[in-house]
Amino acid sequence: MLLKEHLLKNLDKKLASLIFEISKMCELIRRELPYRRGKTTMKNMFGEIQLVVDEWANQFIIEELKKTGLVKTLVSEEEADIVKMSKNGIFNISLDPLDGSSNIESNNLVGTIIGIYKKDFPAPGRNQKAALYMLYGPLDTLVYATKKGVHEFLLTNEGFILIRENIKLPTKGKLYSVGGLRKDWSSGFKEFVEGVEEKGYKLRYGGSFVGDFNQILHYGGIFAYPSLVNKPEGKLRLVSESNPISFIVEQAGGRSSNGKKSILDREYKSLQQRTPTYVGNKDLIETLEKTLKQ
Ligand code: P6P
Repeated sequence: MLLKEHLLKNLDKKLASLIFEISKMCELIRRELPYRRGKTTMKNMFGEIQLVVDEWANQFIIEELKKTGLVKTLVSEEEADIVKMSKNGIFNISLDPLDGSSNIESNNLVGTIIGIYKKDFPAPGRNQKAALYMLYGPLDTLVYATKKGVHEFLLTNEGFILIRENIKLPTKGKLYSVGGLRKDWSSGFKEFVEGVEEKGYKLRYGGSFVGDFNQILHYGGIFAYPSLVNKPEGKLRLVSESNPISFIVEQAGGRSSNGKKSILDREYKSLQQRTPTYVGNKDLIETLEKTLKQ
């Protein structure tokens, strides 16, 4: 089944149209990656040097979304303020244009992460109507989730074709994927990691949230970019990274947590808001929360 057919069968027309328009950007972004590998002199609001490709992808996606007329406002990891889009737009979008872009130099996984809301920002992640990511790897894939389920599509010469429908995390996970320096982990988190290693989980960490999470969605386990002793809120951005992925993992029967509760229920203080991010199998998240509480 082609993506457009799947969207129209399962979603209202406008949401289906928006996600289909987003999917059309995949091939165009993929084609540009080889030519935009350098650094700019600019810094984003997180103080990180913007790569040429971050800036380009951000502008490209914003312009393409404006053409749909469906988007009212947009919050991007690469924009300091909310971007006004189309006055008659009905959706509000969170965007990480190229998550893990520093991976491009080493030819590792990168991807685009999008959250789709009807409610105006600031809105907790629980209000998302849909969330999706496009992964630029050996294959180009798109995963989208609504409250009706999580589905994966593969980009072929005929367009995106459905390869997995109503995805659920495997009951028994296999992988753990953890960021941050071990010396900066809390004692509770260290204890949790030792526990999963004891249970035989394998370490897989590739340096892009979307790429690492995609492995957890396939093989089960946990991804964590934890609270650090020197950065209690961790590194990942609540709005542009953690909320969309948390929506997807919860629709796939897993859980998200900031160490205490679902990330989707985190109050939203600012665009720059970071959050400790734990996503994966329910049993692992529950064990983690208990361990951190001790
Ligand atoms: P580190 C990419 O910059 C990112 O925001 C996430 O995609 C990824 O999980 C994390 O940072 C990687 O951080 O500290 O391992 O380089």
